[in-house]
Amino acid sequence: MTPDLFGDLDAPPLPATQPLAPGAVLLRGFARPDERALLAGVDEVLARAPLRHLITPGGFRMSVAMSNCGRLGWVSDRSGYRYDANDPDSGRPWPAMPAVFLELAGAAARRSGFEGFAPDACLINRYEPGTRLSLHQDRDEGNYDWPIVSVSLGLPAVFLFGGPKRSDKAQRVPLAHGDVVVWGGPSRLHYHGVLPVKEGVHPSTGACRINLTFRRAS
Ligand code: MD3
Ligand code: FE
Repeated sequence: MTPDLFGDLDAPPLPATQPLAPGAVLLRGFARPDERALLAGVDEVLARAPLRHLITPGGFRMSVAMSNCGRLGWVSDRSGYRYDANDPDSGRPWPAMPAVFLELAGAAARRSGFEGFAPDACLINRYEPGTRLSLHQDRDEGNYDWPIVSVSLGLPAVFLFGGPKRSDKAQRVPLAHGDVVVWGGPSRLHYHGVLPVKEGVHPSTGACRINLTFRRAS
């Protein structure tokens, strides 16, 4: 057998890319090669900007615990939702985005047809078992031409992906450790949410799911 003819079969396959809807691409396992560096980056960021439960404008405590890195961070309080350059808990700028975050987000966007994606905000969401995120749109960003890139780490979850109206029927998309989704084009403003995360323990994160969302906020 000629190694030159068949050697490529030994190379790891590229992750499957799966279109979910116009503009939405699921890259199964795309973040797995970087999982250790990503989780080290998460630890670094959280050491300087700890997770917290934000209060919604309506006065409810969010069950998802959140923090941010990058030039801007997403925050919520009684006065509304916004992006802010400073962490309201410390008054200091959010930690810089680790290089591996930027590289992964750029590579995923490129693979999905968005060349030149340079996120200025990364929201870190931590779900413990039972935590959910109710149906919402992401519309606090300045420009909807750029996609949002999401990276799932740790425990699996069922993601709800709806349409442009809250009442549109939502498809259920199971998301596992290392999955990356690029949400752009017509799907950018679709309603979405996360069903309550089931009890479990993941070898990389323990009893939680971590989601990173990369955004161009300004
Ligand atoms: C589809 N986070 O932080 S990521 C959020 O798993 C958020 O933590 C979820 O929704 C999570 O705002 C889902 C997937 C996602 C993010 C943004 C989207 C899907 C999206 C924007 C438009 C359409
Ligand atoms: Fe969202």
